[in-house]
Parts: sequence; structure tokens; C-alpha cells
Amino acid sequence: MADELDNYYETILELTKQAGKLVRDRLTNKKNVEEKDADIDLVTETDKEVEELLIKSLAKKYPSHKFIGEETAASGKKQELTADPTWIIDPVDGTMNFVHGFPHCCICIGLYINFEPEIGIIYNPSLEQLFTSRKGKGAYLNGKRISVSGQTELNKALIMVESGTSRDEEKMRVFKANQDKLIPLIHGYRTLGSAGLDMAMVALGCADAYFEFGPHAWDFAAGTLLIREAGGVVIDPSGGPFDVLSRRCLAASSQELADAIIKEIVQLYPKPRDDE
Ligand code: LIP
Repeated sequence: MADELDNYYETILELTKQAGKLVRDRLTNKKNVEEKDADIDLVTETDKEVEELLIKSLAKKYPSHKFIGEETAASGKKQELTADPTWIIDPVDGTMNFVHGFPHCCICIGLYINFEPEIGIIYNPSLEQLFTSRKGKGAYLNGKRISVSGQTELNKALIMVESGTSRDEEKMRVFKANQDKLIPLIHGYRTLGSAGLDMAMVALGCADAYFEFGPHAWDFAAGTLLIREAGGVVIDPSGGPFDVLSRRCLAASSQELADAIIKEIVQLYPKPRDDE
């Protein structure tokens, strides 16, 4: 199995760099932008082309593998996670940033086997930031080992948040309530417009926590392993075990900080789940 995982890792690294060139070269180009579920939930031809490149190449080399992709899901194809090796892909995470030429967007790729993450890759090609992780082997940025900050105190924490890609009334109410509650208690609120990059900042130790209600498995899959391998925690925002299909995530540099955030925030349970 170790040799197989080595092979998977080398393959996906090469494909990620190929895909990253498309994103980097097109960041400031004019784009064909379509709206998905909301007027701020966007997709471009590059999102689709990157996902197709990754899935077609992986499927050709590993025909028994399964795939969960943001744009495949958007086309209506049912997405399910089984024990089989499953690649969970967000081809351009932070599409709104990509549309604006704002260089904070990334390719997120997680490989799950037996429902557990084995490989997590987050690549921002515009800034040449390649975050990599393998189960039990640590977390890296451009080949250099990284670790979470270890911050335990809420009043010293920089917290990553996102307002999301929907203007859903309940989601906006909860987002504002949590913003109003937390801002007076913490060092600062920051938003990059990409769940993947938010999670990468926690793994890098330059942010101390991230939480969000609403994204999908493809937003969370890679960052979950990256943060855990960097020494952090990734759990459900109510304190229970993390469920990659739940559309809910709380990542933190320590369990103490996660517990402090849980005490303060209002919960939201986005529907439908990714497996509904
Ligand atoms: C985005 C996430 C972001 C979230 C948005 C959206 P996309 O991913 O990275 O954290 O707030 O709702 O899901 O749509 O740009 O791939």
C-alpha cells in the first residue's frame, strides 16, 4: 500500500503543477463567467477545464478510483464517498477571486481511502504556494515543514472566516451574529475568499483558526489533512467529530482554542448535505 500511495502522490503532484499553469496564466485574462446557485456563486471555463484535466488523467491511470468534484457536482451528478480511493477536487477554490484577478485562489485536492484522508494538496499557483500533506508524514509549504501556531487563547487569535457564495437569509444572520460576537473577543477577523487558503494559513501558523458553514467536501478535504499533519485540530463546529460531507468545519491551532470558539458561536446546519 505504501508504494501505491507514493505513486498516487507523485502522480497528483505532477498533475497539480500542470493544472496550476492554466490558473496562473489565465488569472488576469478575460473570462467566460457563469452563475451557479447564486449571483455570487461563479464558475469559469478554467474551473471546468482544470477539473476535467485532473479527473480524466487520474481515471485513466487509476480506473477503479472514484471522484467528487465541484463542477461535476454542479452538473447534477450524484457525489458519494465510499471506502474506495476517492479524489475530492475543487479545481479553482476562490473562483470569485479568480474572476477578479485577485491572486488568492487555489487548487484543492484530497485523496480519501476508507473514508480517511491520505493526501491533501492546496496549490496557489499565482503566488507559487504549494501546500502538501500525507497521512503521518507532516505538512509542508514548498517542501519546507510547517506547523500550526499552537495558540490557545481566544483574545490572541487571528480567525479566518468567509461570507460564502450565497446570500441566504439564515446564513447571513448567523454570519453577522458570529462576527458581532467574536470580533470584540479576538485579535482579528480575516477573509481570503478561499476555504482552502484559509485552512492553509492555519496550517502555516499565521492564522489560528478557521470556521465556516456552507462550503462543500471539495473545499475542506485537502485542508483537513494539512492542518492535522501540521499539529492542529479539525472538528465539527459544535465540537463533535468532523464530517467532510456536512458542509460544516472548525479548524484550530489547538483544542483549547477550538473549545473557546465553540462556546461563543451560533450554529448553522446547511442543507442539503453533500451526500443528500
Ligand atoms: C468558495 C470557498 C469559500 C466559501 C465560498 C465558496 P469556490 O469556494 O472557498 O470559503 O465561502 O462559499 O465555497 O466556490 O470559490 O470554489
